[in-house]
Amino acid sequence: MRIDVITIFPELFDAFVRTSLVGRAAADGLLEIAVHDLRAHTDDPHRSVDDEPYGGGGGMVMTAPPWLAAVAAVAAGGSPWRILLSPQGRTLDDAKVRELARRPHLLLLCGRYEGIDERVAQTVVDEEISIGDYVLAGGELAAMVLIEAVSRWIPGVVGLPDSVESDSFGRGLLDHPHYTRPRVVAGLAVPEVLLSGDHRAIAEWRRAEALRRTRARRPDLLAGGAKSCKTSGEEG
Ligand code: 4GX
Repeated sequence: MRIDVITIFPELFDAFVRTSLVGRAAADGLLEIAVHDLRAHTDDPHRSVDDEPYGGGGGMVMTAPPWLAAVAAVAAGGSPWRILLSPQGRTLDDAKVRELARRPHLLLLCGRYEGIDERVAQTVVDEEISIGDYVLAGGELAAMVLIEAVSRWIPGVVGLPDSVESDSFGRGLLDHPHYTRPRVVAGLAVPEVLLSGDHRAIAEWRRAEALRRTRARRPDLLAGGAKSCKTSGEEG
């Protein structure tokens, strides 16, 4: 898979693309990430990328020409699926992440300021995506969230294929609790069943815990009857 990114802050991606899961995927040749500086596609001496909004009001708007030039240059070598990160987009979820992971080539547009001249979205964007209902200073962190989530679905990136499917949302439920050594922490012992060696009992316990937590914390994830299961306050 190839992912291109256009931003005015390419350096924000430096550590990210070299570290952990994404860094290893790149090193293993499973994922190729290229980050491009929007300002390389300006033609004025000040390399400006923003201007005052038509109609007035506060803040600045990113101008269209650098974006059109940058997208054309980056897309020249292929036909990437072009995504604009913005609060106006459809909210990213597990289904969308899996869908994007099946595409061979993504191009992520990271805007700043009040936004980008609307004609960019109208002409060189295939899809607008939001990572949630809050406002960031720029699309860069949203792009990194998308890249990390998508990377986990590229075959070979996560060591054990099973663990991707069985992770939270792989089964449409929140994850069960996890424990490791030592056996007692702050007076709290590891649940006995996990020490039993009874793999069937362990699997059943984990499934029950996942269901219990989903019902308590995210009843919206459970199909039908979720509302009637809703509890107030503490999980039971
Ligand atoms: N999920 N932001 C983008 C500037 C902007 C606005 C409109 C293009 C169009 C965000 C989010 C997010 C803040 C990133 C505004 N660029 N992005 N930025 N939530 O809040 O993705």
